[in-house]
Amino acid sequence: MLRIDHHLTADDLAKALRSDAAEGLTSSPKSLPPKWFYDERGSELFEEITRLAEYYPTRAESRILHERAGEIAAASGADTLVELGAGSGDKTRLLLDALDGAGTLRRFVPVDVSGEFLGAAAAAIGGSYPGLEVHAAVADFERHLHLLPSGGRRLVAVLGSTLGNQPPAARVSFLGDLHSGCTEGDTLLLGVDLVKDPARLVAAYDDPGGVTAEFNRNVLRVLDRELDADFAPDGFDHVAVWDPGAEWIEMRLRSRARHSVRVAALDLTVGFAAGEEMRTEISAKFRRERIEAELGAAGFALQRWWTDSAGDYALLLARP
Ligand code: AVJ
Repeated sequence: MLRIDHHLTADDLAKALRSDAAEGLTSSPKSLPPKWFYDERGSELFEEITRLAEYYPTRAESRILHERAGEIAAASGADTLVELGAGSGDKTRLLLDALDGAGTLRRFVPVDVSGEFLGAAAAAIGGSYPGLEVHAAVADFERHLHLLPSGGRRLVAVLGSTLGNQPPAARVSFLGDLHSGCTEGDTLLLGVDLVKDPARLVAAYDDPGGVTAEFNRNVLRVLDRELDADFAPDGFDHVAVWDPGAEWIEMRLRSRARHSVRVAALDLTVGFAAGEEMRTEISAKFRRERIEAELGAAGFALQRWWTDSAGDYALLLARP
């Protein structure tokens, strides 16, 4: 049983990229939203990042999930796993196996902006869990949360520290939208990276092999291809800095020289000063009190909190 709802077309995505680029490249300081990193090459580079010695979050989250999947299944009593930013990987299977083992699993709802990726993921999961109802949704979970399948008892998973890509106000509004779509009996499973020694944080976002630098520059390649721009990615240095006030890592691209870039699809010419920095991502790091307060502001009550043994990363359950 496989069904795919389309709330987002390739054309919607193209329009969103144009408007994000137009806004970000004409702002001061310039910025680009991190969601445009992930074309095929960007997704491969991110996979490579998750295997770097310096990049601990993916491994830490996996370890906690391995240890706690049974408890998560039991605490949620869920018949439906909703995975936002989904989900053919090991983490998905761990959760599905745990819910299956608890005897409650009926339905899997993977949600992603990429229809191609979702179709493959949904089919792969459907093939390994006979009898599982797979109801996928091609959607932008910043805009389409109210359109996701409801009913049953849902475990809504937002893993991979994805929440940290948004600044505080946007996080609370995202969590609030999520809360509006929840009914009693639903459970939120959230993975968040924790505040730690800044040197380790910076190393995780500025590896010596330069994989993260390539990932960062990849957004310029996306603009070159999709918006007929002429960014020279090698004309920009990768920058990763810890902002101790905001408690987030900020990635930037720093123009090596004064130059201008033409973005033909926007009929826009953008000037860069030598040394000018453009923000491409924030990755917020949390303390328990902070995420608990943000969840609370959105209507969720923190129910369970687990970290890996090093205390690097947290997985939590919250109730609407
Ligand atoms: C996929 C958003 C969780 O913020 O750590 C990895 C992306 N950026 N290295 C993160 C990322 C640079 C990652 N998230």
